[in-house]
Amino acid sequence: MQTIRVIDSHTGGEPTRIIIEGGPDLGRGPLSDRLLTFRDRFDEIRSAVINEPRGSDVLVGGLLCEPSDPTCAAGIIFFNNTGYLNMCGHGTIGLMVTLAWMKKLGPGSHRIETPVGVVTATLIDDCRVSVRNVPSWRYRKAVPVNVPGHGTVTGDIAWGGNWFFLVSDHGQNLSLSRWKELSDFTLQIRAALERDGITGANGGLIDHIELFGPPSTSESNSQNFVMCPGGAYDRSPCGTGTSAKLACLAADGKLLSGATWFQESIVGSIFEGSWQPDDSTVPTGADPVIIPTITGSAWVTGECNLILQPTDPFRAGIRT
Ligand code: PYC
Repeated sequence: MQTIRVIDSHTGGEPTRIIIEGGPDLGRGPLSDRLLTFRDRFDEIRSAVINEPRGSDVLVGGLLCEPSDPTCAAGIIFFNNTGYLNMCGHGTIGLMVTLAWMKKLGPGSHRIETPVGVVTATLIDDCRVSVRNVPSWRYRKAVPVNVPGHGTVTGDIAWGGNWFFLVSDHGQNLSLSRWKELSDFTLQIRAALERDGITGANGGLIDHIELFGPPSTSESNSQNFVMCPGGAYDRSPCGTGTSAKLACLAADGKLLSGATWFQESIVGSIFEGSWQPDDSTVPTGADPVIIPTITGSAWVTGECNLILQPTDPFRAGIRT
């Protein structure tokens, strides 16, 4: 029998489940290598932790790891119902609140190692966290794609720790009651991008689609709907998605360095985002590379032992 100890939290409504004990031993190499070992040798654990009957499509998991960089407080590999995430903003906020809950760290700034680089996360209080994310940039502006039943949809392709297709002109009403229609529409956009071979830099798969609309409150600048790789929509405003948005705003001269952008999610939670120029990363296109900082709140929602019994036919979760 295998026992895996987890702590659950939600960041602006989007859940995170951190494995704190009983996860696979992936060695001590760089986290990008450890992610491949996780995927190739221990994928059943990802599925057992995230998929039904122990989890659900909307969960994002994180395996807490010893960092390979001794200046980091922790390492983390994020995963979901279909695979692995390069980086996860809401998950990093959830991780910090979880580590504070465990009394592993206190208020202040801490370096966190991820498979795509080190981010700096600042615990402001028990719930509030800022994440200085990986360098982000817009790769291509105004890319058209033909979406069956919807005609040409035009969006920007940007990196914020994952690849995003960002669409503002879509004719959709962004309201939570329309989550099924919005899910269908964004999944069709994703399929059309794949069909036409439209990717991020170096063939990077665009696995997140982000729609923008007017804010529902005077406290935010815009509301979004973000479709995640496994077919569930992000309940939070999406940390990497907000980073990609900041890169586009910076490139278009619509948000000055240091100014705050309030990004509201489809459920009404808000992330604050701002950016600084990144002088150390060589741009791959014409647009500037930025360092985004995302601030949001998370709350611990549970602690439990997941039990994987040898006789359980769904020991490794239900894979769809
Ligand atoms: O917050 O970066 C994020 C994220 C990615 C997928 C779900 N949330």
